[in-house]
Amino acid sequence: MNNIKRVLGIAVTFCLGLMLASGPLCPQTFAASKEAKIGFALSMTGGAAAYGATQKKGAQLAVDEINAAAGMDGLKIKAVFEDDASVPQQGINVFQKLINADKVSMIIGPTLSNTAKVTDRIAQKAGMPVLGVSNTAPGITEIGNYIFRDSLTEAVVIPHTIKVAKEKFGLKKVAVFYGNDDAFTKGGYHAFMKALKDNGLTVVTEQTFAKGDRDFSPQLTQIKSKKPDAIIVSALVEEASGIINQARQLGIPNSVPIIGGNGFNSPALIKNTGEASEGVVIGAAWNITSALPMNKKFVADFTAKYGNAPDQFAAQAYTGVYIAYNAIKKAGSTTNHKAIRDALAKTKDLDTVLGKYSFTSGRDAGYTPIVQIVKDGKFAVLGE
Ligand code: 1QQ
Repeated sequence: MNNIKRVLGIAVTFCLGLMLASGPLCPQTFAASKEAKIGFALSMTGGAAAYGATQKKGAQLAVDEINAAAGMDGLKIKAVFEDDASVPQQGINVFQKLINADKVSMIIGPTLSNTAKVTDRIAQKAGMPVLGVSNTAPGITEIGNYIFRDSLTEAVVIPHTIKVAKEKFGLKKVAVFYGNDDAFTKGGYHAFMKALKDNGLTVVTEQTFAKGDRDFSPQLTQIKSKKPDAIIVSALVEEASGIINQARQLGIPNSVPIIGGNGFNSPALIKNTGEASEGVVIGAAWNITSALPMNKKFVADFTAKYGNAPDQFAAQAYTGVYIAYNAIKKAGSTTNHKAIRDALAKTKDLDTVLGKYSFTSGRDAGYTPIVQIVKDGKFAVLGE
């Protein structure tokens, strides 16, 4: 009996030593804690709720799949969902709760770049890994080495969007309309301006709006008078919907494409605008028709579970959970945030619904963008 105890004691000591030295090598690592708490800061209310609702569904599907596959002995996920209410201050409250009270393994979110700009600084200071699944503005991952994202930046997506749109529609002169009080809409504006210049397009007018605006007719009247070949819009879904509807009401026809960035990637845009959004062009990170077998299964399972098809935000959130789980497992610890950070950085060729997934050296997403067009009330592929 004593011998058995001694052997067990040596094994545990050896195991603890290995955990400290190189966690992943120790098979007993998760014996004490077989549950990784992942905190989610998502916009369930406020202006970005259309994105947050579908992100939560995508994340929940991944959590359910992982927990079912883990069986009795495998590492499971305990999801802690919080609402950041689409505003930075609530994002701060949520991050503080997840870091200090819930003591999560890592955080997924927040939904908006405008919130991430402040919350991610708190996480970086606390040494808490963060994986953004929808932040596309510049300057997010630059906050520090604990900040990652699986969402393609506007800086990557927009040049491709403008190039494809110019070819398809023979664009020469365009109008630009953007929100000048949000990190994402401002970042998108700068990315569009650079891409327009690089593609030799003329900007006939620049117009701005602010978050919460409802009447866009003064700016759209200006735009209409300049007879642009297309209207470039950097907006979140609420304002984008108003702009599209009012542009058509003012007599700007669907043959003048409205071209948007990631803010347009929600089915809520099509629901809010109906016919008015036919022909709208959108730069994106994912399209539902992707033929990857994993994607087909995801689309089918999501639709079966929720009764509606997933969108890009659901796909990126679903992928984010798998990236996080893979890293926590590789780290061999649910509490060693440095080890989880290091494992995240090493994510390599992970099979996901977005394709084979690796982070860039700057902890950003590294896969290929696509360009979509709204056709018969759906996001179709305009160009790869
Ligand atoms: C951002 C975005 C939004 C449009 C989606 C949540 O991309 O804030 O960065």
